Amino acid sequence: QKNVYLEDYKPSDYLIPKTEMWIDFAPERTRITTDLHIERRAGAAEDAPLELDGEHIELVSIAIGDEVLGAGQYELSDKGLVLLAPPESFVLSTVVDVEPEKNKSLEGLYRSSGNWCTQCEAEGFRRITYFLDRPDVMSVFTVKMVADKDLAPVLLSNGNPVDRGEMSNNRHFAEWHDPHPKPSYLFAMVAGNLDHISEKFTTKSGKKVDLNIYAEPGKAELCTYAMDALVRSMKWDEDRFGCEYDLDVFNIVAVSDFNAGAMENKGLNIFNDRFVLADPATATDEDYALIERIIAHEYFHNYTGNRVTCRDWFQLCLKEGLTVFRDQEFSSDERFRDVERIDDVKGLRQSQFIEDSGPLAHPPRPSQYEQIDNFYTTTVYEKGAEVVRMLMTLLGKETFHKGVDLYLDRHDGDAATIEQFIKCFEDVSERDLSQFQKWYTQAGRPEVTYSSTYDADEKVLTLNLTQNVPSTPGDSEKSPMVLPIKFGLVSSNGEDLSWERAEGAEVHDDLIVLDQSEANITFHGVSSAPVLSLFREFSAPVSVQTRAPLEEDLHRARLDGDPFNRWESLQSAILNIVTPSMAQDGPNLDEDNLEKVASALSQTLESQELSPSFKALCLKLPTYQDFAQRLSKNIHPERIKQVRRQAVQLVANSLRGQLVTLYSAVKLPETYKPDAKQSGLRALRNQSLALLAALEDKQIFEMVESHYQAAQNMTDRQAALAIICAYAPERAEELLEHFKANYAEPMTVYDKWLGLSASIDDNRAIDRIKMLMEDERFSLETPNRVRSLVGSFIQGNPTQFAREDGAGFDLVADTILKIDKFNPQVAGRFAVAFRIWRNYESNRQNAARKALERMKDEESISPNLSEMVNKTLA
Ligand code: BAL
Ligand code: ZN
Repeated sequence: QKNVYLEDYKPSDYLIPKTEMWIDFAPERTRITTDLHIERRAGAAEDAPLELDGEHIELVSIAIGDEVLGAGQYELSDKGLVLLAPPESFVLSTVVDVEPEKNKSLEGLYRSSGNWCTQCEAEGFRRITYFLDRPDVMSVFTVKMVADKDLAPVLLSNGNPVDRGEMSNNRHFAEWHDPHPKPSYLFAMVAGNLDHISEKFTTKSGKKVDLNIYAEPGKAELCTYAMDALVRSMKWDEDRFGCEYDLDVFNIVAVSDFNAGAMENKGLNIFNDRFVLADPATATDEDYALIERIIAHEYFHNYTGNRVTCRDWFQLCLKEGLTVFRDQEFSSDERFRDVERIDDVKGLRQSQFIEDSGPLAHPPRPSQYEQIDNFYTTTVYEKGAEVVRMLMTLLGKETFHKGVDLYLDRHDGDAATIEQFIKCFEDVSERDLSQFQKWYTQAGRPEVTYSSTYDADEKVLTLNLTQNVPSTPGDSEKSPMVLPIKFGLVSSNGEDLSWERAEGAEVHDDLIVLDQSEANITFHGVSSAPVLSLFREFSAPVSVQTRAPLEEDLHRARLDGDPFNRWESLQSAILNIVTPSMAQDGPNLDEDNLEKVASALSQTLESQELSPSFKALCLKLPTYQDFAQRLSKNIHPERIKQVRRQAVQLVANSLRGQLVTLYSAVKLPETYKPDAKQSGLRALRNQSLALLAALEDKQIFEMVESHYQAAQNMTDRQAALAIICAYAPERAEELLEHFKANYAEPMTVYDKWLGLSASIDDNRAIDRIKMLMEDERFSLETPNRVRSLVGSFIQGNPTQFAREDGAGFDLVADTILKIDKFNPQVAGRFAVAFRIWRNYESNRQNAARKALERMKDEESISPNLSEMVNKTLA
């Protein structure tokens, strides 16, 4: 497979300002007739060939104007169609047939539960018709859809509806026109039998917009929360970013077979139904929060992605990083900012940090790839969002917003680059951001150390800071990054100490900017010895290598004015104490020090000022993955699990009385609401129970089972069942049967049942998963099923996934190979499970290597999977 390089970018020789399409949907084949209005780009060679992309489509006819072309007048391959020396300006008409029923790749046009739908990002449009399928070729689309009235009463495409009517033979048509030129990856169609709910939104300039959310028949009522989130997103984007919706209608369609979470097609977002459908009986508080996030994310793309798109796929994080940042800010404004920030950082650490430290490390803007589908990564998305957040921290919120305004204005209707984005912030701030831009181009996570001394006579604090960016595959030459470090000097009573002047680096207000490998900063006029609070709000995505003394962590945990660092200090205190005991021949668990952390945790729980959601987060002690990351090498999963459990038990024992009281004292209103306040109360109650369950005490298990039986909503029910699966596997099967029989009729709940079943760590785990794959409702062809079963196994059952006998690795590799035959995108994404293989001890490394090599040697491996496996093994 050929690599694609950023440095090879050149604009296309031809443009397609206008595209007209006629789609005739029929059960076996769909016929697509396309008129492309093509023009040679000014400056392109007169004899430049026109190379249109086209895959998995069958050409029926082709004509230029009225002239039908014969076989010798164009070149056809399985990659596309070439016209050797076309005219300067002409209309190219093609007729192609596609077979959506047979399309299990879920790219291009396919059928999901009998409904036709499309997925074009990144390169799916070429499976629909011949086109210049690249993001910098933008066209105004008019689409006329024709279908049987009973099979497809609903016909949707991008833009505004302009016409619809009846035809002979029980057929009907709908015509859509999108006035905004767009790249082909934003094209979408849906044809099918769907129910919907509607709402109206009036934009800030008084324009009325029709909002509709469509779902499979009988499921429309489950879309009301998504609609509420959409309306709030539209209002928020006007208030915070000045972005006003620009079409007459905004449609969302929920489908049950979808490779990713959702897709931001212009005016017609298509969603994985898992991120739309919700009611209290089927969705948890976390599901609601995710729905809100993803609805907002896709809507926000209307400006950051659609109005201003990417010049090429290397610039993917231009739209994704910025849009994730925007959805994070939306949730922070709608919910509790401190809790959202902690959750986002936890997510970043559990996925992006692992990526950054392993064989698949890459910068947010990579400079080469084989398959762009493999680059929809957590580095592009979540690290990309961190980079945008650092821009805001560095420049200040007001200047940052001026920069975004300038970007959206200057590049409206353009396909832009990272350089152009950064230039907007340079222009509004008059600050040179060339070094900052390395965040986009340099892979790896800076490792930071710090130390300080305080001179009580001179009232001077000296702070030494260093940074080092570790090597990543293929790149050992790293230079220092610009690190915005939010900080405070915490006094003995918890107030932030002031200082008169600082020397040795750029320091202002609560910000240090470290842009060298090392800085020695002196703060003058510091009245007493402080405890340092660095990287408040997690102001830069770095790893702090310096291990703080326990007393300092506990001081911050009790008194730091920054909630993030209060939480962070509790976590790192536990990690510092427990991790050494997980190493082979490590010391016994330091129980005395753990008791001290438990006491700080107890004070946190007693606090009148901290929110229940924050307290619930503090009760979630570091996870298996947190410890595995800390250890980083020679990992024995059972040992991590066993020592972790011992530590959790100790903390639970120390807090037992308090947790029991807390569990009974939390009172919730009768009527369920998925808002942040109620969710926080439920989280605190469920987390108290989860921690108590670590005691493995009969009385507590009875409490958990009663909690399950009494649950009035899915949040509590699932929480109780998850506790049973984790701590009482012998009871789990019976309760899972009960759950399946009573609640798992909707697929979204069936998926929860699969996930919980996959998380049980006992010697039947592998057989259980194999058996579940035979369940009549399970199908490898539906990504949500596979993610729920196999994804939960990889993530939620790390000891069984990484069994010493290799059975867990084999199970996952076998599943990936099966999926690769029909859905390479999903197969490639599942292969990331193996990116940590070198972190295990040698027996497991060998077992994982064998599984990887087996995939590599598979005869008909797809380019997607091949790229992932080769890079993982390299
Ligand atoms: N653009 C692919 C889906 C998303 O990130 O919104
Ligand atoms: Zn996105």
